[in-house]
Amino acid sequence: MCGLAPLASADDRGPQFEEDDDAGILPATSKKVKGNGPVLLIVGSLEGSNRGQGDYQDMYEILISEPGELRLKVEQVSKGLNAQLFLFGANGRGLLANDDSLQDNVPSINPLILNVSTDGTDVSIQEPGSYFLAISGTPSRPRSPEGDIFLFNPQTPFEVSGPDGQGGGLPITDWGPPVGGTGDYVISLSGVSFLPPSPGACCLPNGTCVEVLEEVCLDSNGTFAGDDVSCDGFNCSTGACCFLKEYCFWECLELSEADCVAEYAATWYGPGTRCADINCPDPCYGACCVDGGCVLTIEALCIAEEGTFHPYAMCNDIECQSGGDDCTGDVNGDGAVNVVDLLALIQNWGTCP
Ligand SMILES: [Ca+2]
Ligand SMILES: [Ca+2]
Ligand SMILES: [Ca+2]
Repeated sequence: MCGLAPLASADDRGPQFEEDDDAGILPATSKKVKGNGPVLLIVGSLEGSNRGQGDYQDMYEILISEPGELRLKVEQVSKGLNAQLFLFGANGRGLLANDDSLQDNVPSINPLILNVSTDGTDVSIQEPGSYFLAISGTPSRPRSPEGDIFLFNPQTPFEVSGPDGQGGGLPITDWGPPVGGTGDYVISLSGVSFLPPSPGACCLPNGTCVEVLEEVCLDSNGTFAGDDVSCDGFNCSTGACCFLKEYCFWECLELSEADCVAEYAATWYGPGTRCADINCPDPCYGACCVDGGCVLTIEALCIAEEGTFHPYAMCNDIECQSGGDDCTGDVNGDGAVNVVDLLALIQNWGTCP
């Protein structure tokens, strides 16, 4: 998080959840706040259009463990973000929302939600369980097919609203307008715990699938497919495969190990691994001395042809030796005998293992 001053005291930070990759905007794509024990902070950001498809609302699934203690408060935002908080039930229906608040009788643009509405809608959170918490910058607010879920009365700017908008009877399906303010945020929470982790499909190194907790899977050197993913229909026989498709161009496909190794310069990352989690090698090219000539290529191809590779060098920059290695004293094989060869010799001085 850049742009935010540290909180008043490190002791106040407690167990915190970080957004990492972007949280979605609806219950189905929300980020599950999983872990152990109470969750005291959620740290994330609304990055606007920086992530390609737009990041103007973040939704989290949380476990309200002590409804009577519920307190959801935006503690910090980066300059220019006028945040709003929205709480939804497990069914996606709106419960509580706040834009601006009174904190110690001082007006603040940062929202604060306790477990009751203050606009006469008589909503109160009584049941422990799974809920959805969303944050957006003004003016973007949640909608259902029938319209806005919450109605904010301009006469009561600090209201904690119940779902009194035209669309308040239906679950959230959309945000209107789709775009709002952006920036980093820190939300503090009371009465909220992490959702407990649940088992999911785990591909073991031998290619079998077992449904276990993520930490059990990782302890077994497995690849975890995600909480609640079933082994039924999950394919552990394929995995991410990086191979050289054409000159300086790597491709990742999910293939069986046999299909992978049949490709050129391929690396197979193991059962159940996914291309989304893999970075294929840097398509670095350089001069390759092979059979006394020079070609511009990548290291894997050069080595495959038993050539000598010079990363990032152009053929004009180097001189390849005809017949390969008949240059006595050229320790590093760059086609010249010079101080670099001497340094290599000194560095390796002594008894060979
Ligand atoms: Ca985000
Ligand atoms: Ca606000
Ligand atoms: Ca209202």
